[in-house]
Amino acid sequence: MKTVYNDRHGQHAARHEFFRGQLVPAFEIPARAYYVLQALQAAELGPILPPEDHGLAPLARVHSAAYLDFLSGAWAEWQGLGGEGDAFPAVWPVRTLRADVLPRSFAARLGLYSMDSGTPLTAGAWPAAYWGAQCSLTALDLVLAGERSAYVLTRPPGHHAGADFFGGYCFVNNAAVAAQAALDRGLKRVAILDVDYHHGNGTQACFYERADVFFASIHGDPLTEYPFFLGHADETGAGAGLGFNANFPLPAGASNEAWFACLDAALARLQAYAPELLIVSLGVDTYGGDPISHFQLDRPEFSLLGQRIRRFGAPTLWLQEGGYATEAIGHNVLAVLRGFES
Ligand code: SP5
Ligand code: ZN
Repeated sequence: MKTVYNDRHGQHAARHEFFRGQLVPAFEIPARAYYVLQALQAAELGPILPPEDHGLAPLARVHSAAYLDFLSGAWAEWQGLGGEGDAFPAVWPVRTLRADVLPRSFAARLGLYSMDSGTPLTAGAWPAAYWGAQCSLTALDLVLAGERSAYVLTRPPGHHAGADFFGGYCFVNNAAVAAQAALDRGLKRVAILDVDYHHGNGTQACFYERADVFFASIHGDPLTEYPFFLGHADETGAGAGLGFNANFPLPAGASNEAWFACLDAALARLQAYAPELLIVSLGVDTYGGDPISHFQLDRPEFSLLGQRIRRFGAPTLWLQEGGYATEAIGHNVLAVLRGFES
């Protein structure tokens, strides 16, 4: 399997993140991708390619122009204001407040375009996220040209980012950008399977009212797990998209048997949809040893996940999302991809 590697991800390197009123060591760090790269190279999984630049237009098919404008200039603006360290939002236009008037204040726009204070905006967040999306588009090219599958090794992840906001360590929604690009290249039905521990709220929202992308997600129940405000089982799509969204929330601590029952149910829904392309938002924070998540998957289960996706039978684009047990992430991702290839 070919890997497209975002060799600029290391520019996004937060030292700390904000959590419960304190700065704690960041979880979403460059070492995550270095460990995966090392594991792929040691296993000789296949060629590791750099991204080709497809420009901003495919990102603008998913994200608002105003958001991309803000994000691409945010660090310079923050520096101009004398910002020291990474930028964190602290105020949001929640219910009763207006989000339709663009404030001049940087702090206000930082809040307008974000969903939480746990996602440091660093000097390299924009270039890292931009090139991550380019990796996704490059890998899509490979699959559309006939590769059975391709894997995108990138960070920051993408599935929490919405059309006009960052959050959950995510800035640009790689899965949504790739799905939309596939449609723009002539495909009619694209499926996204999100197996990250956290619900992919950004991806779901992008396609919630559309029938040309089916979004299915298995994740920790938002009643107790991030992102808290989306991901319930009764979210089944709206308008033309009704019936093309399927959520499988599981309680924190759920068994592997319960997780695989959800995977089978999700794959059955996607099978009935008969997509021409399957995009997998591959978070491995479902690992038992993950420091911020509460499922129990381990290497044999990751391998089984790969095998199930293989059996699904569609051209498959794998995108790296979460996974924070840094030293284990390489082995976990490799187990999935090898399971797929076996
Ligand atoms: C892509 C992805 O997996 N995003 C996850 C975002 C999770 N954000 C909430 C993080 C909460 C961190 N909790 C720290 C607990 C320390 N004991
Ligand atoms: Zn996650």
